[in-house]
Order: sequence, then C-alpha cells, then structure tokens
Amino acid sequence: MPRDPLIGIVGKPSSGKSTTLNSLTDANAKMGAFPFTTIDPNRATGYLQIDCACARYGKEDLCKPNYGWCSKGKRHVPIELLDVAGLIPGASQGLGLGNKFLDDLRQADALIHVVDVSGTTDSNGKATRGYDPLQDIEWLQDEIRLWIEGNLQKRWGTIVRRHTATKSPIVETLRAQFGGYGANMNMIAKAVDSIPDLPPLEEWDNEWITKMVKAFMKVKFPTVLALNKIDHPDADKNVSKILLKYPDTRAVLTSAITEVFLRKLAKQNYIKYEEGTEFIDTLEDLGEESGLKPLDEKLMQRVENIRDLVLYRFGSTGVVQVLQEAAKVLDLVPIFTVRNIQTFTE
Ligand SMILES: Nc1nc2c(ncn2[C@@H]2O[C@H](COP(=O)(O)OP(=O)(O)OP(=O)(O)O)[C@@H](O)[C@H]2O)c(=O)[nH]1
Ligand SMILES: [Mg+2]
Repeated sequence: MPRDPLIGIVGKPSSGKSTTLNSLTDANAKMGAFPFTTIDPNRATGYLQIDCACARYGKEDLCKPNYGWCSKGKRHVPIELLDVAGLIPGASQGLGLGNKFLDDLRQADALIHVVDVSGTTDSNGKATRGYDPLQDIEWLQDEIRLWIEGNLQKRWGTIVRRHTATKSPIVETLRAQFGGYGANMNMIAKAVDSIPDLPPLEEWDNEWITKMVKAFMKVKFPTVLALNKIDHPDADKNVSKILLKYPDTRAVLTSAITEVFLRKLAKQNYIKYEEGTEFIDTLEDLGEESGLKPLDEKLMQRVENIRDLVLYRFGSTGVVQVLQEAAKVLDLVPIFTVRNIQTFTE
C-alpha cells in the first residue's frame, strides 16, 4: 500500500500549530505562549471522517476494516500530520530556526497554514496586541518559495549545462531537481503546463524561475488556511479582512484550544462530545443514566462560554473541517476493498 498522506502544519511561532496537532490526534505536543516552543517536528496520526461504504448496504455492524476504523457508518481514514517549528520572515535565509525544519516539510502532500487571527502575536510570534495577520499569509508562502528557489538557484548553472548537453525535456530536468520534494512526473508536468508561454529552460531568468516554483508549489504543497483563535474578541474583524482579500483560498475558522479542551473533558467523562460538531452534553442535559460526572461551577461556566463564543457562533471548533478541506485539496478518492461483495469479508 502506498504511504498514508502527510500534511504539514506550518505557520509563525505561537500561531497554534502544536495545539492544532493535539486537537486532531492523540499527540501530546508541547504548547506554549512563547515562540519556538516546538523545535523538533511532532508527527502523529489524525483521522479523516468519511462516509463508509458499509452504510450503503446496512452492514455497519460487520464493518471491521484493516485500514483505519469505522464507527456507525463513519470511516476514519488515517492521515499523518507533521507539526514543525515556527517560520518567521527571513527563515529561508536562516533566520529563526531557518531552513532546518523547511527540510522536514519536503515529503508533505499538502499544508495547513495556521494563522493567528487574534492579532495577539507579531510576525515573530511574540506577544503583542492589534497585529494585522493579513501579512502573515503572504510572507509565509514567500519564505517557502524562497527556500525552494534558493535550492534551485544554488545549482542553476549546472542544471542548465546538463539540460543542454543531454537535450532533456523540461519536465525531465525539473524531475531531477524537484524529486527531493517527493514530486512525481505528473505533478511536474501539471506545474509546467500551467505556465503560459514558457520559454526553453536555457532562457529562464529569475522571474521565470519564480513563476516555475510558484506553479510547482501549487501542485506539490496545496494549502488550507486554519484561521485560528476565533474564540478571541479581535478575531472577527481580522477574519473578515482575510476572507475579503483572499476570496479564493481555502480557509476554515478554528479554535484549536477549544477542541483540545473539549476532547479532554470528554475523555475524563465530564461531557459527551461528538468531535467536529456543535453538540456538548453534560450530566444536566442527559441525566444520571448517562454516567457522566458532574461539572463544578467553574467548569460549567467554561462550557457555557465555549457554547456561546465558539460552538453556536461558528458551528464547531473547525479543526475536523480543516482536515476535511486538506483532504479535498489532496483529491483523495476512498476505495473500499472487500474480498467478497456478498459477504463483505475482509
Ligand atoms: N485563544 C486561543 N489560544 C490558542 C488557540 N490555539 C493555541 N492557542 C495558544 O497559543 C499559544 C501557542 O500555541 P502553540 O500550539 O504552542 O503554538 P505553535 O504554533 O506550535 O508555536 P511554536 O511551536 O512556538 O512555533 C499557546 O499559549 C496556546 O494556548 C486558540 O484556538 N485560541
Ligand atoms: Mg509548536
């Protein structure tokens, strides 16, 4: 079987990358209100929820997949998530933790860019107020592009000489260069085809190289924005600005910290919570037979706040939807294999 898809979680320090990872997986990555809490990447498995084929045949009770797991007709398909160190402006030139962790991202099939829309952290992840997160969206893409471009430009002379000597097609030459990012021939052909009037590679100047890398990034690292910290009062106006400026980007509103908290409460049997939904039930809602533990006043107040500020306003904490959006950009097609279509075994 080919490997599970890998999604890289990127963003500036303190935007909530590790919190997002923890909210989607059983990982326990360190989270902290100071930049560069994460240095070495954290990898964990999240589960994408899709409708399982068993439900179409009323075979939910028999469904015991070898791959992922199924509950009541909902298949949970494993997806690998990689939470890396924060990126800051100038990272491609080595600022912050620089290139090291960009290398960790090479094998990613898509990216989730976690943007802190509360405006409480500056571009370096330091605590502030009233920061405009709109700028983060652009410079982060630029840093990734400059990193790929830098790797290409270092060897450009040699690349062109070999390309000319071997009379290779452009896709072949680029395949050798972009192979390190796990790119296949199809992806490179798609990127090349997307650029109109592309001259022969020998004639490319820096502008053409930039165009090529941008096209390559679109294919190799399709990106979903997680507009995180929507529970913060300043988030609304920043979200509106971002959606207005980038109407075509895939963006999902999230409160990763809320999801982490709710999953924890559910695990400790204080609430019933269906991940990705707006529904939380407490002992008060469900009664003694639910087996739930009672919430003290403080916890009750927090749950009420979460209902008002996040769940009722936005419909959910958004993290499950982020994973679903990421799966969409990956163009994943689920295939349900069974040995026998009558008995649905294996
Ligand atoms: N209000 C609010 N705070 C959040 C949310 N998600 C994360 N935080 C807080 O933001 C801070 C940074 O979170 P992390 O998950 O450590 O951020 P990171 O992006 O992994 O940071 P680095 O590892 O330093 O790059 C922590 O204090 C979190 O509690 C959220 O949805 N809402
Ligand atoms: Mg982190």
